[in-house]
Amino acid sequence: MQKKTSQFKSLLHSPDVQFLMEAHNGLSAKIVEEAGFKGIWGSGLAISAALGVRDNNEASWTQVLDVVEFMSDASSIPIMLDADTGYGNFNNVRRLVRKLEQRGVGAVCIEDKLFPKNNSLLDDARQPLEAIDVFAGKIKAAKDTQQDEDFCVIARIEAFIAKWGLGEALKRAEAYHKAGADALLIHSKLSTAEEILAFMNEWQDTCPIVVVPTKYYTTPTSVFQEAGISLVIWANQLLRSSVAAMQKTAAIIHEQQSLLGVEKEITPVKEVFRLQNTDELKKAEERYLPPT
Ligand code: SPV
Ligand code: MG
Repeated sequence: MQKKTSQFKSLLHSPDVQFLMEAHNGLSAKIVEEAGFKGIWGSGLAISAALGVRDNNEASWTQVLDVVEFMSDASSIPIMLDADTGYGNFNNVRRLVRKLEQRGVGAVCIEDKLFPKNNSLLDDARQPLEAIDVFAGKIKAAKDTQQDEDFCVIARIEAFIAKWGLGEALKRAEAYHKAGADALLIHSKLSTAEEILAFMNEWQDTCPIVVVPTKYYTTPTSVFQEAGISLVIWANQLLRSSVAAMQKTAAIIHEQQSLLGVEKEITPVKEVFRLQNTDELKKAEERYLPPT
């Protein structure tokens, strides 16, 4: 099996548009892989929400690292971790990259905002941007630190989110590409792909482009392919579907004071055991424990 870093790099450079699906713990990472996806988006929003905190760096970077380690152990496809701003300056980014490589994470994405960040989809949130040269330094530090040549560093441009416009987005794209980014993530929260397509129209196609169509979800995938986008991230749909399922189950059990109304609707315990790879332990017991 190819290294996760190499798997990710191939995805990024595939001629066809490719996809990452969000996961936020070991179980969801495994579900993403079983669904047939070739890569995982370790979403900061989904990981923090699953931990019961806000997407404002309330979970510490080592707490995120622990979650992503479980995700990595539970899957054999690469994870691209959403590492927000890199949790500090260039030096924090260097340590982060070392730890991600040690834990089998295929790629990291850092965004050009200030720590602690606000989620990009929040209405009316402050979205101050990092100075271009400071952020370019973080990208350079990440690239200089990686030991595995296939480890990818993705620079995320928040110029549209901060309402600084296309000119600023292109200026930042150029600077981050020059600093050594393996790909650029250009984010937008409009309900159409207008900003993204305007960016693609001007971008000289010097490195792969990644997008997150959470808000412009009605855009057909063929539009992304035709625009030359390399990677599309489905950023939070597993977290959101699990929230709806849990709320429904909890309400029914609370209302009916019984399990009768849900048992047939929910995943059998047997399926949970399968996802945990329980059979493997049974076989290992036969091999390593004395016979009973
Ligand atoms: C995430 O999934 O955490 C992201 C994408 O960073 S967004 O929520 O749109 O900022
Ligand atoms: Mg995020």
